[in-house]
Amino acid sequence: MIKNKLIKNAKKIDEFIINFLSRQQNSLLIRPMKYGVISGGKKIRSTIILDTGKLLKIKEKKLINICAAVECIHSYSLIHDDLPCMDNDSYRRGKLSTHKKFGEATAVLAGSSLLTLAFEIIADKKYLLSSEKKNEIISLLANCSGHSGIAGGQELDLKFENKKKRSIQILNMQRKKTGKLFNFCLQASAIIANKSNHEKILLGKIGEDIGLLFQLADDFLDEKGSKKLVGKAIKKDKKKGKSTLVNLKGFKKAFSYADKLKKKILLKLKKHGKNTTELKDTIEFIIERNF
Ligand code: GRG
Repeated sequence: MIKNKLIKNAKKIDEFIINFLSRQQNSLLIRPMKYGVISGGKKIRSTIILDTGKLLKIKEKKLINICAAVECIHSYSLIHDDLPCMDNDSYRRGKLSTHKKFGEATAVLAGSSLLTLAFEIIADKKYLLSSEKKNEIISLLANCSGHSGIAGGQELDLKFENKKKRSIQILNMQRKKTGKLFNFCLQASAIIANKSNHEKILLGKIGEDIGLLFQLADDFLDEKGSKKLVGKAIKKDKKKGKSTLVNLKGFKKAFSYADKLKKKILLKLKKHGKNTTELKDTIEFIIERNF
């Protein structure tokens, strides 16, 4: 069952981060950082990485640092996304958002510390990966998180509020805001598996498509999901005038686009080996999920 897989993976990554932090000097920010990254969250990006590991025959211990780093970046982006100057949300993962619990300044600092922690986790001496590979992965993660990735996508998302944007512009913004980190998940796994540059790019593109599918499903949950299951406020996209495919074309057309995208992803995956079952299950979950 996919739910059990997600819980099992989340537990592993949480334990890794707790252990990693316990090796560092204590600070006032550890508690809000743990609040933002440990408790709650599906850790779907980690599951995607571990599923890709099965496809590319990579040992799990070679991927745990990558999973933990991605979850730190992801949680950092959520902490900042919830701030009053961004999407202004009081609840996340069924509990108070980090700034509501600890105050805005602490949330900014805890989020920024999770960002830098991600890079420490990959650069760690105990992580047995060549320096060349670590460099390549760190550079890719920085590229996917910064102005050409998550942060750049978020800027577009905020600038697009209450503006009439075309589907291509919306999809491009969502590819950056959400897709790029999923691109990293598959591309980093391809780097570890010694794949050719061509294959790294192809796998990264599949990751980006999965991320876009994930964002579309997130928009569907905002429209039709349950606040209790999703763990955050819903029906906000319409109120805030967000540029989403649902708001532009309506639920039915947006869902049909997502369904076609899913089929395209599954078709592309076929060219990348036989052990695709786990990744395929996770992709099906992404579009069917209710949390
Ligand atoms: C530079 C990393 C960085 C951040 C600053 C605030 C910001 C810029 C970006 C926000 C990007 C953002 C909120 C994208 C939304 C992606 C998304 C669908 C989030 C929900 O992810 P889930 O469902 O969350 O995986 P859980 O709670 O399960 O971890």
